[in-house]
Amino acid sequence: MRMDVITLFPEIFSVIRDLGVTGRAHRQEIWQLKTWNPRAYTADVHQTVDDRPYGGGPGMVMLPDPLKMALTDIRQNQQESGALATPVILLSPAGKRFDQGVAQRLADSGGAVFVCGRYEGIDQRFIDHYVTEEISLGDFVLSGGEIAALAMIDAAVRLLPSVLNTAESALQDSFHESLSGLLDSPHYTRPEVFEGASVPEVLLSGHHKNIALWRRQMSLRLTQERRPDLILQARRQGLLSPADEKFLKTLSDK
Ligand code: 9WO
Repeated sequence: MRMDVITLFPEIFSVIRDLGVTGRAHRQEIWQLKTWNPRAYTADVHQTVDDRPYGGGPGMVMLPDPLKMALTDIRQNQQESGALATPVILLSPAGKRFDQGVAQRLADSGGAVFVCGRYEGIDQRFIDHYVTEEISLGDFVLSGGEIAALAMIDAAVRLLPSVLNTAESALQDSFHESLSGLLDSPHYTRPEVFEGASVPEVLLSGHHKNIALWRRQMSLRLTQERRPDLILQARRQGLLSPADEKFLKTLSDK
């Protein structure tokens, strides 16, 4: 998978390129990262990438031309390396909400071009002419699109085959929608007693069937308490067994 990022702050992306599971996968050439700085596509001595907004108002707006030239270079580079032209994603609170399904779609694709805005935003004509998808991480405002792009790339890369150590850990993750769409059960490790609190007995029993049942029930309980919307969704998708339904009924009867 190839990720191209248009950003005024390429250093930010060293975090996912160099560290942790995404860093290891990058060293194994499971995925590739290329950053493109709009400043490199300016002609004036100040390397200007922004200007004042028409109509007035606070702040500055990113010029469309340096962004367009960066994208043109990306397309040329993709052609030269025999890669397909990937979708152009803008990170913005006005976008479609990011979720595990979007991460999976990204992981299943050849990658994407991420456009990271700064200042007050990007000239709308660049967005209208070149951006194919706008994606949001949620209803909050950042000082740039970079941190949202980091999150999206991290979520997609860890889904690539052979990135995680165990095939299982991906399947058992907190938000693996296609498995059950439920929240993860709690985890415990040593010591057996921490600040007077013991590890739940069943986890020390070695009885794997009971452990699996306990985890499923913890998962159902936590999801019912914190995200009842996910219970309804799992039910609609036929992901809840009769035993699950029976357990959920014991919760609502209390
Ligand atoms: C900001 C904005 C606010 C309300 C409605 C639409 C909006 N679009 C943008 C925008 O594109 N801003 C640029 C990127 C420039 C300023 C910093 N940017 C940004 C992206 N701030 N916050 C995000 C973001 C991206 C994804 N998920 C959450 C927030």
